[in-house]
Amino acid sequence: MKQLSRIYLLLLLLFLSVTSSVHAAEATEMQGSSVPTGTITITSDGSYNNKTPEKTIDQDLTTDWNAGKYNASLELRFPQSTYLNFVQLAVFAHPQATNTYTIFGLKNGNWTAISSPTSLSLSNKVTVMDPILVTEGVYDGIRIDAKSSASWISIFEITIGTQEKPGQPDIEEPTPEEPGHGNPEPSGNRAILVVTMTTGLEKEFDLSMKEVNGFIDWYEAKQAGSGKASYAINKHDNNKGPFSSRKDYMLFDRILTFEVSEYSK
Ligand SMILES: [Ca+2]
Repeated sequence: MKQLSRIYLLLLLLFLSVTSSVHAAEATEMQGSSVPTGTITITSDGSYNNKTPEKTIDQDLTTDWNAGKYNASLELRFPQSTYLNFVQLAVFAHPQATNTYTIFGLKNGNWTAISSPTSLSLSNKVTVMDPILVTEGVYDGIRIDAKSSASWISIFEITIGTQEKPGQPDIEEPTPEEPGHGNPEPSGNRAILVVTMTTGLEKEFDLSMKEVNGFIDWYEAKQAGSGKASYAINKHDNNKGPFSSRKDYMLFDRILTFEVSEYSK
């Protein structure tokens, strides 16, 4: 048993050192995150010399994949389905050329375009493009279709936007509870609310029925087409540390399903 925990500890330390070195090496001029560890790069368009596809995700802005042709595609297959809302590319062209990039997403084995074609003029210098916004969602992989007017396709780095934005401007605050001010609910009626996110993550909250009903009202209104994009759930028991309150912001379009289990105290 002791040995087993030692192995776990070693694995944990290894994991921590790998993740911290990944972050330290992150291409600093680029936004977003590196693609998940274990991502595979695939192209059927070949590579010029040693400028191979994996150089697009080695977090080194001095190494690139060069297809040796004017039209080329590069696939990234993630080790697990990954949420993303933008893709950022560091690209290059010599001689001067106008290049166009379109991002495709892989979902249930099907590729569909998730960005509009993005064009820019490039001239002999590695250029970090503005993030290319994509249809936000969870994808098994992405594909970049690139074409150039006059130069071989060259991509130095690829990062992805993986942070969900909690839609700050239109957050719906739940009605605060008023303990001791009357008691509209049957006393002690509470429920465990389990919300399953589209990522598969389950979030569990121990709430009063009033709070659960507030959440359900918001969800149903939103489903019917009105209301705010997100809903704040009070985390109550997790009010540890210097916080006067902690809330979990649920995004409507990230909720797959939820379950309410009532109980009496
Ligand atoms: Ca690189």
